Amino acid sequence: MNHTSLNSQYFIEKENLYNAHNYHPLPLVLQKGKGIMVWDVEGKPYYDCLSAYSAVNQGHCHPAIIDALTSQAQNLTLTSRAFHNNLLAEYSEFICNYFSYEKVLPMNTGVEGGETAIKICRKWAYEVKGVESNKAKIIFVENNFWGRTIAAVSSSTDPKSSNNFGPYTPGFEIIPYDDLDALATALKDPNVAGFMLEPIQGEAGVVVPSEGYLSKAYQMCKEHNVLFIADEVQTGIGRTGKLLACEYEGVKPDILILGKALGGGVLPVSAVLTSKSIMDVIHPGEHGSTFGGNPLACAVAIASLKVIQDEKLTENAYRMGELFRARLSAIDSPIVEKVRGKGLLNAVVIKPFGDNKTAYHICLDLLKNGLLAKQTHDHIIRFAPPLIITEAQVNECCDIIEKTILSQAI
Ligand code: IF1
Repeated sequence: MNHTSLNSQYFIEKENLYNAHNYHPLPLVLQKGKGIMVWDVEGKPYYDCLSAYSAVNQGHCHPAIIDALTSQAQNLTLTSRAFHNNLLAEYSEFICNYFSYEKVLPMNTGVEGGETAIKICRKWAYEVKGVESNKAKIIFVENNFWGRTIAAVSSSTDPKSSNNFGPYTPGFEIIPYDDLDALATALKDPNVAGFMLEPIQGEAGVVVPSEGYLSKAYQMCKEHNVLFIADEVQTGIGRTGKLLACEYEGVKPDILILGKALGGGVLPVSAVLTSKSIMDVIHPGEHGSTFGGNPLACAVAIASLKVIQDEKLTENAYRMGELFRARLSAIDSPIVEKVRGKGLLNAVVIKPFGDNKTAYHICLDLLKNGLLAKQTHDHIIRFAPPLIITEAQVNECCDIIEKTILSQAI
């Protein structure tokens, strides 16, 4: 069947028929992506200001990443870890040097990275810190999001993520984000093994903590022999204008979780990085996955990280982010409550307007005007274009955003 002649409705109806209804996508069907642009099945172009939730930092179908994918795919794609392969050693050295860590445990999705970090932290608590067996506690923060597994939703404060998926994983404590007093109280428990958080909360609506929060929280963890675990799945790899968002406060996490853009927008690749002394609590047969560290993912991840470095995308994200926020902040509209973010991870907080209009309605109008963005919760629109975006493209995107917001019937 010649799919190019079929329209969006055809694909949407068939997807609804056969696919789980676990999403409510915007009403468009994409068939092509290149750089910061994507095209729907009717051939209409859109600026992609979501980047698959920061998994496409390098832009859609980046030639160097596609080359790495296609050339490795002709040689060897998957061996399992029952055998060595000639890419894993090179990749492990490359990523450890790239982020200045001694050890890496390669996984696939971001949530597997979170699960891996929690397992390492708990085992470290029992075998190094000396916490009583099965008593280890990990502190999370309200409005976190690190995936959809039972452990991830067990640490969630969002009923939509956790309702009716119990019983929940024990040993998790949840405190308010950006609240050092709450952390100090939680750290009094000698069974606390780790503190896991996003340096900027993505799904919560690009919530940037107060200046000094991360560095003070890290210091408090050090004082209590608690591991500081940074979930940089969304904020990492240049997204916030630094290679890692923790760098804004000079924090080097004890355990670092990466995902999304590590796979260059072509494969699920995640990684947990830490010191030798912490990683060595994991022994053969205690953790892993069929695809973790596969040669195809190694080749793609090396290429993905090289693109960030070679094309100076972190620096570009910093500069273009400044311009993006300046333009968004200059929109003279009573429905814009706040603009916030760092680098090219930004959000506009929208005041309720019209007859129960929400951020979703603005996203529908943005779509009509040729720009893709996604609301988070009812009143926040996240804007996260690929880090390759140029100044001219930032202005083109902001022209569309400004026109769309100003056209809202208030
Ligand atoms: C969906 C949200 C974003 C993440 C952080 C770990 C993971 C994610 C900080 C897990 C994943 C994705 C999941 C995806 C949509 C998207 C998302 F809206 F769900 F919350 F980005 F904010 N840590 N976030 O943001 O990584 O296992 O998905 O590879 O589930 O709809 P994953």
